[in-house]
Amino acid sequence: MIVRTTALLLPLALPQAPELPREQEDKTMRMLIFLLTALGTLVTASADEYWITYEGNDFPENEGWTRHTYAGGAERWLEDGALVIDSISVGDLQATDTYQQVDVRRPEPGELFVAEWRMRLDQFEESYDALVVIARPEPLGDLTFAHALDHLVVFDDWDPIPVTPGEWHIYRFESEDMDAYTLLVDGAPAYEGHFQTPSLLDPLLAFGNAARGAASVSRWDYVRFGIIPEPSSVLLLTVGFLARRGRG
Ligand SMILES: [Ca+2]
Repeated sequence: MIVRTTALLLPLALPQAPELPREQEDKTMRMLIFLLTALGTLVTASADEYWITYEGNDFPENEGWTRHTYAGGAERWLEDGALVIDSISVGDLQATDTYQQVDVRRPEPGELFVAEWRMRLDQFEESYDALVVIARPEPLGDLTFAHALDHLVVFDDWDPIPVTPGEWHIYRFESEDMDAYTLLVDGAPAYEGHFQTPSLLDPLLAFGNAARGAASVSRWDYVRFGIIPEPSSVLLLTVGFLARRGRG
């Protein structure tokens, strides 16, 4: 996070400014360093406080996620840095195998709640099985992204969002207020919606093969979520600073 934000700021915030008198230049540089430091601290505090990742290097329950299974769970293994969840091989459509975190919070103004997962669905039986569920804090609301081979749907819309089957895709959920949200697929906005209410779910983010009566083979390269500064607010701060600097 820190690296990314700083990388965004530096090219904008460090233009050549040789015409400033020496003393003023020093003052400007001190201000700039102060601003970058302050911003860096802010970003660090926010991001470090709340940025949860699963990278597929170990089973999720060994990395702070809670595993829930039904009917014995799925067969699963780690392969090329990804978790493979195979609920087809167990031969019981009732079997489920999911992983969850409960630390889902609301972003403050100027922040963005982001959840991103890179996954590939290899097989699919009966109905939607590979899911990502996000449930927000009070007022309770939830939403479910459900993957099929060539599309995904959002419960309870059912309007298919197409994807190329058999390939890895990056799904990214973004919300400023935990009400309206945008879903991006491979970086392109693909769907806009709102959390479903009422909900019986307490705050959580869960992924895995979750449906009883359906089965699938899903691969999860990573699942990451948390709160980040809105790119636009970081940009505005920088532009504002440069404008003041230009006038000074
Ligand atoms: Ca991975």
